[in-house]
Amino acid sequence: MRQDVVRNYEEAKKLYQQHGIDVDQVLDELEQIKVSIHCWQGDDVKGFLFQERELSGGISVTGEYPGAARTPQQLRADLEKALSLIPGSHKVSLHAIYADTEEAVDLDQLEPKHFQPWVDWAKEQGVGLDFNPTCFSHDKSKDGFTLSHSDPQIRQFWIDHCKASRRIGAYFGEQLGQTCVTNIWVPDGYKDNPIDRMAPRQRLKDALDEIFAEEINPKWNLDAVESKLFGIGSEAYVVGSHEFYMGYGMKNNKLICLDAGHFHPTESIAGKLSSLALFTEGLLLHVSRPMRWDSDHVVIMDDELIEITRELVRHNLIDQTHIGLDFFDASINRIAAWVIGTRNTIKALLRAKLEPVALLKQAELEGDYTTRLALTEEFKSYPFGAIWDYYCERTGVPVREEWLAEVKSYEQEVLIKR
Ligand code: RNT
Ligand code: ZN
Repeated sequence: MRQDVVRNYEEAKKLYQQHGIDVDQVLDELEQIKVSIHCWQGDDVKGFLFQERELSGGISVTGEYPGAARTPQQLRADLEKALSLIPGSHKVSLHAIYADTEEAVDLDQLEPKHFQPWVDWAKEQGVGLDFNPTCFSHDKSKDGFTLSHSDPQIRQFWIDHCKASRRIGAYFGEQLGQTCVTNIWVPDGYKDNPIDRMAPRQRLKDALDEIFAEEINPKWNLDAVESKLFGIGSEAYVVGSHEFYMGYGMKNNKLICLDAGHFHPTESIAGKLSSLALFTEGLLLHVSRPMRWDSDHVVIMDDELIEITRELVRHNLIDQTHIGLDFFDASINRIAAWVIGTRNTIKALLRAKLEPVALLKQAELEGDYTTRLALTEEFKSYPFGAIWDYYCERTGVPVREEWLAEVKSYEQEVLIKR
């Protein structure tokens, strides 16, 4: 262990201890938290299943940074690099289009075997897997509708794809001995004001009922449903709105997925967690960073991230919350994007855990809002960085920005040669 890092840690620890914060225990708990790292940052949401890989569904990746992964092998190598620079043990979230197979297979015919190399790799790396049906970037989603499509045949195709996805999720869970979360997001919606907002929602509800009719052991697979406010081309109306999925999830015991970019620009998902926690068994988060719209920028240590992690820590919601990431930026090194976003998410969790929560709750209860404000503000400049450095050191990953040199040399040796 590096002496400077340890020394700073010991000093910082004393300050936190004065407020009854057991820093060593905080770090032990932090190490238990898994973040689900989205594979799609590594190749700009293209996947490997189809040749024609135009991204659709009202989401968009911009940037031309060299080095995007073009094969499953490259993507796994890049993920390994990123994982080696992130403290703790985590999960990787796959989309259906990331199937690793020689077979020409369509989405409705996918089987666990088409993901076997991913499962073998996950075992070897000691990571868990999560899953997502890909209800976009496909001929049958061209007019913007999938599970709520008015054509029963097209609807059935997407229903079958989602059914297949749950089975793949269950296979991941069973093989890896840890629950897979399979998250359904569909882009369905209208560009302009619809006359009938109800019928597509009724169809989406019925489709979901059919998808979830098959009993799957919740030990291996949990289902999540993700809402959205609008997308490109679905500005006026999205079938799977927040109210829709909040209702559906609560009634049918599904995880409700909150994506930070899927609400009005000034609306924060942090404030929603305490309400949803009272009425659900669990949540899935898509930690993202919307800028003016659902732009999926790399997650930074901003107020929104701090507030989300504070809510998770203050109300003990970590165990029932699946923390997933969802951003895609092709204008910077993609491995750096993963490392920055994931390290920030973990660092924010650490910061939240280093606050004197009991003390602050007590002050609030007693009406001492002066202490509440004073302490919250002072804690913002407490030396959490020294604790974070020590955590990186003790988990064997680079301290501070030292990881960047590794990413840069990987870029020179591997990425720019692609
Ligand atoms: C789209 C949703 C969805 C996707 C990924 C690729 O707005 O956020 O989660 O970003 O599934
Ligand atoms: Zn999302």
